This record gives sequence, structure tokens and C-alpha cells, in this order.
Amino acid sequence: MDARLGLIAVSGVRIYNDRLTRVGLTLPGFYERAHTIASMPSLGLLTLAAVTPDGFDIDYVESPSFDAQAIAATDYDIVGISSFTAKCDVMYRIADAYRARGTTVVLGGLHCTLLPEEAAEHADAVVVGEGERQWPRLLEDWRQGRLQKFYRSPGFRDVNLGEVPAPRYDLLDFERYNRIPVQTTRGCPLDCEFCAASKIFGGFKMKPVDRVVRDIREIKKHARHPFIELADDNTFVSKAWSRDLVRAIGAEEVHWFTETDVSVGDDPELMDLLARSGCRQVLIGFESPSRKSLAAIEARDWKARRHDQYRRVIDELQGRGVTVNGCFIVGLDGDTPDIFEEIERFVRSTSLIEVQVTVLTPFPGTALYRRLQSEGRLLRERFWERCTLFDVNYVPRGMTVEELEQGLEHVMTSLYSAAETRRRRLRYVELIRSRRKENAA
Ligand code: B12
Repeated sequence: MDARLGLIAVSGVRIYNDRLTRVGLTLPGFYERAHTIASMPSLGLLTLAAVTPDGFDIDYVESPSFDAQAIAATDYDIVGISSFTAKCDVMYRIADAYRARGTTVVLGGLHCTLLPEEAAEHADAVVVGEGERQWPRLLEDWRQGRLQKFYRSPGFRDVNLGEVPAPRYDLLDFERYNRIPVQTTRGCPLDCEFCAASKIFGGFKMKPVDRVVRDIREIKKHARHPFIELADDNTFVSKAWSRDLVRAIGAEEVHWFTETDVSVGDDPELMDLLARSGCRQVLIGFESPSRKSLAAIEARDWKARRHDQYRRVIDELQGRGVTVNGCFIVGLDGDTPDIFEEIERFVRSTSLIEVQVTVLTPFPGTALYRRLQSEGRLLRERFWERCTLFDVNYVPRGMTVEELEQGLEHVMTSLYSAAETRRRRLRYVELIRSRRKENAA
């Protein structure tokens, strides 16, 4: 008989800053994005399902909270659980409950890769790093009764994205999701001090374009007009590959969203292709409108050197009909209380249609965490559940904790208000109209 395998994604986030939670619920711009974010499946687990050997009967489940009854109602022989840092304690509670019932528990994902020893206290085995090659090995060991405590991916070259089968999208109930993730690249060549992903896995790699097309076609078997969110850190690093990718996605007639850096604006052909490919939005980590604040975040000063291109790139993309979601981080070491107004001024003086403002977050295991710890600036010893991007966990350099919290609330209230959201949309429509007129002339 097949072994029963439960793949459990611990989803959702709870913000601890009560005032922000209260205002957030009433802000249209913020609420819409939060709603979109709340409903995406875990690509990591669907990928593991695809490399699971025969002989396992797989269930994919999302669990935003600990639910003792739901756990009691299952009959899994083994579970694999994944979570980001903010929900790791929920993951540990779920793990402990399964272990108490005699179910074998395996933990993996970014947080466990950052803190494997911590995860090991709640698991029979922990996978450190990418899972594609370790997971089948682990399951074989489990079947043979020789499960080890740690399975460590030997390095970023171990997994060739061209060899990984399509994620098991068939395990999903497509009615539940408004976006489906597809991965086209893994990692990022930039070296941002706060990054809790790329630097952890180490490196940057691309999936062959025909494999991306295969994944999208897999999704289309279940949804006629899917909205695809690329689960990449930085998609358009290689411009030649990106042009091929965007042409291929365009031929699939889907709508899609991705994240990248400002260098997308270096390539007019790529931007033209994006506009014709169904790409609805590109999220760009501008991080700050202040050159001074950008100065220390990236080891090679890459973002600071690109600062004067921000406005042009926003206009060029949006003028072509690809909206830009501009992301800003507050609380950087170069920030003083003026930064909040500077962000508002920047947003109002560009055609930017969507904005995301979050607070600098020292995720465990990052260079930022180590530096703030050595400078004695962390507010609490263990604050993982507050790694939400909206809670302050450290003493900022150029202002007090209260000033940072109030400034974040102020900037969110002003930029996500109904009037401001409407104004940004209207300005975007005007931009498109004027570009059409220019092109027709
Ligand atoms: C897509 C994405 C999302 C999606 C989908 C999340 C989901 N349910 O999976 C949405 C938009 C919902 C989202 C939300 C958030 N996200 Co997000 N997101 C990403 C992004 C861009 C890609 C993740 C992904 O799908 N990767 C592709 C898969 C294949 O890789 P993977 O998940 O790492 O899985 C591999 C291994 O880790 C391992 N593995 C994973 N799980 C398991 C489990 C077991 C048992 C085993 C054996 C192995 C294993 O095997 C997999 C194959 O190699 C990452 C950036 C990144 N590079 O990870 C940020 C990232 C994960 N997000 C982040 C954050 C902070 C958030 C939010 C808290 C933001 C917010 N305030 O809203 C929320 C948290 C919501 C939640 N609790 O799920 C941070 C997390 C940092 C951290 N240490 O926690 C990241 C790293 C971004 C960053 N650079 O800071 N996110």
C-alpha cells in the first residue's frame, strides 16, 4: 500500500503592529495587495511533490494556523512542512503535534535553511537548501528505516533547473487561487544586505525557456485564463534570455506579474516585448528615493548608482502599458524622519501606479541581522513571528523606533488612501493616452 504523505504549507501573515493592522484593513491600496498575497500556493511543496518517487499518496494542504482537530483527522505516515520565518512557530507547533501522533516530520524551506539547528528540535529530518535532489533521497532513506537528521544540498549547482519536472499543479484546487506561481530563475546576482533569499541559496540560475512554457501549459490544463506570478527574485538579469522568455510567455496568452531590478529599463526591445506579452505588472525594488539611504544596502553600490534612472524606467514601462509596483524600504541606516515625506514626494512626482512601503527587516541568518546584532541594535532576542515587513525589530540609526513606526503608518495612510489610489490610476490612464497620441502622430 502507498505511504500517506502530507505536504503542508504554513501560509498567511499576521502583523503585530496593531495600529497598522487597523488602518491597513481600511486602506484600499494595501488591502488589495494583501488579499492577492494571501492566496498563492507554495511552489516549493508542489515542486517536491513532482520529485516524490512512486509509492506515495500525496495531499497538498495550506494551514495558516495551528488546528489540532484538522491534524487529528489526518492519517499521514510522513509530512513535509514549509514556512517562511514569520510563521515558523506555527510550523513548529504543527510539527510537534504530528510527531506526538507518531507521524514522521520533515521540515525544509528558507527559514529551516537559515536556522537548521532550531528546526531540528521539531523534526525527524531537516532539509537544508534546495530540495529537489535531497527529498527523493530522504524518502528512500525513510522507507529503508535509515532516516538521517539533516539532508544538506551540497551547493547551488546541485540542482539544474532544466532537469526538474513540472510542479504538481494538479494537486491544487484552482477555484481557490487568483494567481499561480511559476519559477523561471532562482537567486539574484545583487548583494543586498537585507536579502533573506538569494544570498542564502547562493548564486543565480535560469530555467530553460521551454521548461517554463511546459510549466505554464501544465497550469493551463486546469485554468483557461490563469494569472501567473513568477516566483523569482529578479527575473530579467540576463537580457538575451529574458527576451526569449518574454516572447515565449507571450505566445501562451496568459497575464502575468514578476519582480526585477531597474536594469529592465536598459533594454527597449525587452520592454516592448513585455508590453505585448500579457505582462500586467513588474515589481521593482527601488528601496529608497534617497541616494544617501541607498548607499550602504548593496555591497557593490549597484542600486545607488542606478538611482537617477528610477523615474525614466517607471515612465518607459508604464508608457508601454506595463504597470510598475515600486517597492520602498523605510528605516535604512541613511534614513532620517524626512524619508517618509521624500517617498510621498517621489511617488507623487512620478507616474507610479502601485507602491509598497515596508520596514527594513533583519531576517535571521542575513548579513543585516549579524551587523545589527553586533551593534547591539536588535530589540528582542527572538522575534521571528515579527518578521512581517511591517513590524520594527531593531533600533534605526537616524530616528527612534516610535518615529519609524509612526512614519510607516503615516506614509501608508497617505499613499494607500482611496483618493491617492484613484489619483495614481487616473494619472496612469492619462500617461497611456498621451503615449498613444504621440505614437499616432
Ligand atoms: C512567491 C513568493 C511569495 C508568494 C507565495 C508564498 C508561498 N505560499 O509559497 C506570496 C506572494 C504569497 C509571498 C508572501 C510573503 N512573502 Co514571499 N516570496 C516569494 C518568493 C519571490 C518566491 C518563493 C518561491 O516560490 N520560491 C520557489 C520555490 C521552488 O522555492 P522554495 O520555496 O525556497 O522551495 C525550495 C526549498 O526551499 C526547499 N523547500 C521548501 N520548503 C520545503 C519543505 C520541505 C519539507 C523540504 C524537504 C524542502 C523544502 O525545496 C524547494 C525546492 O528547492 C520569495 C523569494 C525567494 N527566493 O524565495 C519571497 C520570500 C520567500 N517572501 C518573503 C516574505 C517576507 C513574504 C511575506 C512575509 C511578505 C508579506 N509581509 O506579505 C509573505 C509571507 C506569506 C506566507 N506566510 O506565505 C521573504 C521570506 C524571508 C524569510 N526568511 O522568511 C522572501 C525570501 C523574499 C525576500 N527576499 O525577503 N511570497
